[in-house]
Amino acid sequence: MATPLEKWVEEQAKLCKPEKIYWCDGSEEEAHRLIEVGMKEEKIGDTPIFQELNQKAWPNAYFHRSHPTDVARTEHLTFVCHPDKETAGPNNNWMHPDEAKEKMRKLSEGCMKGRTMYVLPYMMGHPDSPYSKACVQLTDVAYVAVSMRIMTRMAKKVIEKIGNRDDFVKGLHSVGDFDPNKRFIMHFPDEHLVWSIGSGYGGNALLGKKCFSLRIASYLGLQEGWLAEHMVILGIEDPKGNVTYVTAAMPSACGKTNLAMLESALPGYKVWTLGDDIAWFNVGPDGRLWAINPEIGLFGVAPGTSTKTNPNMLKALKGTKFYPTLFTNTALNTDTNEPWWEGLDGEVPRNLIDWQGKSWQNGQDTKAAHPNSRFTVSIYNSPTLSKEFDNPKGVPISAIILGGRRTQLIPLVTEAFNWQHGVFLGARTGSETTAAAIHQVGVLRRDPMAMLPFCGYNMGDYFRHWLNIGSRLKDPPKIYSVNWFRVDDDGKFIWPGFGENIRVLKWIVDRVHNKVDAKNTPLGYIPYLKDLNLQGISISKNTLEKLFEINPAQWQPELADIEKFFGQFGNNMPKEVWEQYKMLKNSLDNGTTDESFDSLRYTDRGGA
Ligand code: GTP
Ligand code: SPV
Ligand code: MN
Repeated sequence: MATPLEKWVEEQAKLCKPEKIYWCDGSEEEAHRLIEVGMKEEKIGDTPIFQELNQKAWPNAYFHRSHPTDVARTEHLTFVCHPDKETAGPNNNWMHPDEAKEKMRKLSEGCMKGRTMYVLPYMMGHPDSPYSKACVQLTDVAYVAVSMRIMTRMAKKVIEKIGNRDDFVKGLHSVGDFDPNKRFIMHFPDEHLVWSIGSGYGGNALLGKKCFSLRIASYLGLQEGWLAEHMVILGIEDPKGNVTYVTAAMPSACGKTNLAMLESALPGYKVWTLGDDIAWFNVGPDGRLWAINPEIGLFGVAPGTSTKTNPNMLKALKGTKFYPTLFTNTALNTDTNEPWWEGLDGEVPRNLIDWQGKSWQNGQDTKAAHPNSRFTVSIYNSPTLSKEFDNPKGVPISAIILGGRRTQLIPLVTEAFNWQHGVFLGARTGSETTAAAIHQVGVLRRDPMAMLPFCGYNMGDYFRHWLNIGSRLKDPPKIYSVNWFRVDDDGKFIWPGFGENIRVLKWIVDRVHNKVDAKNTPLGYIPYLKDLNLQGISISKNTLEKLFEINPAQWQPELADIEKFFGQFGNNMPKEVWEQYKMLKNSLDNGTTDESFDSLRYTDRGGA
């Protein structure tokens, strides 16, 4: 008798008509074979999907060049197919499940002809965690099969775990013919099914990641009383050896990976990595919020990564613990056969080809590496991996940081007055768009909790769910807003960022442990100057003022935009969030006189 899994695979094969079906076991030996297949047989156009890189400089590393139209997530082609539109909410593209399936069936008919269908059994989460999920993805590219091995716990054992059950998480993926007009990423939350065609790019194709672990898992979390979030998890060790665990949400390409692997600029402090993109939270029996990372890999932005900004990532990329490491759409140094990207250490190599394989000259007005070029590397390669990483219980969280990319307006750090205020602070967060998705870059949009593209249901209900979780917590984490990206009149970042962000983390840890007071402002609490350790960096009084400036006049368009955004959710929007909005508006309005504005100036704040 065939198992439900076997039957499901057979049905999909009938539709997609692959030449053969290959069941992956997730072993290293198999990964070597798939890399071989990708270097010799599998091609995009005429180019093999994998190219071996200089193994001396970059052990176990391979290069992949995507189809030129397939370089980032495509939010406009991503749908969440609940039976009714209201459950999906104004934050999602919606299609009725019947219509979506019909469309996908037509597009998938024979889509794997002449290709191999890889069957990938994998776990999201540690197999011993009650929160982990058994999943199976079908795909027709070795690049996706190998990437899934790096990003998830892929193993034959998962098939036994699924056994005769039918409730495993299902993913059907084909690159089709890469035609952007036939590209769709469809989610069927009620069936735990993701169906994706036309793209081989990370978030569109590695279906355990954004599709399942955020869009579908967030909806499961709503039903079952937990949270799936676009957050890093890290431990901050102080000079006495105490570790405080925090999480941080930041929109795509806004600094999560860099924060998770931060090399501390403050002596005695150390950051331990538990996750760089996704966190699943549950309320523990102790009334605390606990977090696990369902992934085991890092799918990170290459440009900007260097020994100055993120030395730990470079060590991970050159590490040998886990096979293999992939580079996608970077430039290539043709003299040394090494990957290259803007921001990497050293001189710009003389002989480079760009991410599309064309010769590239320094000073040219296009980028050599695609701005969303990425690496895929195992978290086990990371020199900062936390010893708690494989603890199925996860870690207890003391602070939640909610960030965005804002060149203006938003202070370096603010602490929410309480959980409800923190939910509002997350809900009102805006961020300037990045190259992680296909859209105009640098446009301000609301991106609550960095979940706008990933919340698999109505965001009004999502805010309500956050409030409900808070009311179940005996000891809720403190909530913070951060912004590393404020710029001066010349467009230069005024905060040094990266390893220096530890100064902000230290203040957060000090606040969590009630070691320091803070200044009350309309936005929340901000640090007294004396409590922000700025030793070893030169930062002018003027810059500091700018980093914490709260200008009520500048806040008027922001308030209007927040009000408009919240308004979309109608009756689904919790009144508690509106109340917080009104409180902020009132306190900013009352702060418009010169005198009270002056009291908001950073350096005028006594406290010393
Ligand atoms: P996703 O993988 O898309 O979810 O992105 P992410 O949030 O993990 O972003 P990541 O850490 O990869 O950073 C994206 C870009 O922001 C890179 O080019 C970094 O160099 C840059 N960046 C990260 N942290 C900082 C910072 O503190 N200051 C400045 N100025 N740039 C930063
Ligand atoms: C993001 O865009 O937030 C990423 C990359 O982390 S992807 O997996 O493609 O979503
Ligand atoms: Mn992400």
